[in-house]
Amino acid sequence: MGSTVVPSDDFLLPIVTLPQRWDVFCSVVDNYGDAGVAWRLARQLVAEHRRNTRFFVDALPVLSRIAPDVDPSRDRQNVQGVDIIRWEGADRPMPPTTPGQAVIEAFGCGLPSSYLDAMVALSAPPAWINLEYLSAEGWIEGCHGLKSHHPRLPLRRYFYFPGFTAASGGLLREADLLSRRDAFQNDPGARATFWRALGVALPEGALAISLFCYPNRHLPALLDAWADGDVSVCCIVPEGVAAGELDRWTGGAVPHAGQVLARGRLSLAGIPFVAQDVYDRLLWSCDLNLVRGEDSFVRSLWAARPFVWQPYPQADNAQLAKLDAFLERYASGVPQAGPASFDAWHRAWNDPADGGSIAALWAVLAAELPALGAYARRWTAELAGQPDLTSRLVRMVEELV
Ligand code: TRH
Repeated sequence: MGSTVVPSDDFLLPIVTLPQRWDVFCSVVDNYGDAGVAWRLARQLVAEHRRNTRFFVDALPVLSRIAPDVDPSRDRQNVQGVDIIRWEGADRPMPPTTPGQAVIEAFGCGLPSSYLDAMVALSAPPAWINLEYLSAEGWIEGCHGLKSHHPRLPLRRYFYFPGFTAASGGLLREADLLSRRDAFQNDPGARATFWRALGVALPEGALAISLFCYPNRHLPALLDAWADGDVSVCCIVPEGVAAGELDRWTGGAVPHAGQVLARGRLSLAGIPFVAQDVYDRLLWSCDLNLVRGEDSFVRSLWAARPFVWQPYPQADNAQLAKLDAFLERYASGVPQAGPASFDAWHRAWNDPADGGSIAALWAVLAAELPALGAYARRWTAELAGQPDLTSRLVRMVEELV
């Protein structure tokens, strides 16, 4: 990360402008999404915006699963230009440090009191942003960019809501993501090489389906439908995903990485839990992606392939409102109506009760995959017309500091 030397008016003394420093804080609640989103943001700040970025994260073993270059035993390390620092969370002491000009608190993780005091001590307070969870709900537009005053300290915190519209905070998308995707998807050899590298031998003519879901009561019925169906299916499962259901369905024979379990028209292919960038290529390669949470969901949108989303389950099934909001948004936005199976499938897959309709719906969805793919390409192309999240965030910070 070099500094920029700007010639002064008299050309005698160079004025050195140091690159702006950003601090990104992340506390992992569970799973991979918190670290996944914050790490993606930190990488993009360095690679595309030349921000000097420190990434404070409290769960290095989680980060290292999606970013294998990260050594979970080290307290501090530089990976892909990001200065990664282990921290213990907001309520634990932290060594003294001078805060950056921008402070990103991912998902309201909180900041240590000593760090807040150091923010107050700066001559100009940093731009302090709380990066919220993604939602397609309309109310987020009214809250995006709002500020709140700290109850005790002379600090303001701004709320940043990722979303699908111009009035929201947008979605994470690297500048070269779609060109890399297109190059990969237009190169038949690349897909074959990718499957070989993953150790997956796709049966001739089989649909490739990636599986990443939360515990889901409908999964056994779906596996039955695939095994008994007319279409041959190869379901690719990263290690550890849906372990409980798969264990019961296979009678304790869940395929590990490199193993295959065949039943009827279904082969279940185990793969390792791969790095984030490899996971992108998996999504680009499949005919259908079952995704979840936040980051894999967004990546499946950018893959422009048919997908089925399972939002993060919340108390009182609050995730269903999020699902409805997204389905409504997905149905609008491009002139041609999307295939009818899309909504029905999402509702069945996310039904908190035993619906029993998954098997019947699978036949409809399978027949509509080409139409779903065409719709996904149009919808994603439209979405890609908006600036990405990191660029919007950088612009917001520029206005604040
Ligand atoms: O892991 P998640 O369930 O994370 C969730 C959500 O973020 C949810 O909104 C949040 O409230 C909760 O965490 C705490 O699902 P998500 O968001 O899709 O994140 C998964 C990450 O893991 C994503 O960055 C992709 C990555 N991944 C890999 O790198 N390799 C893999 O093999 C797989 C399956 C995923």
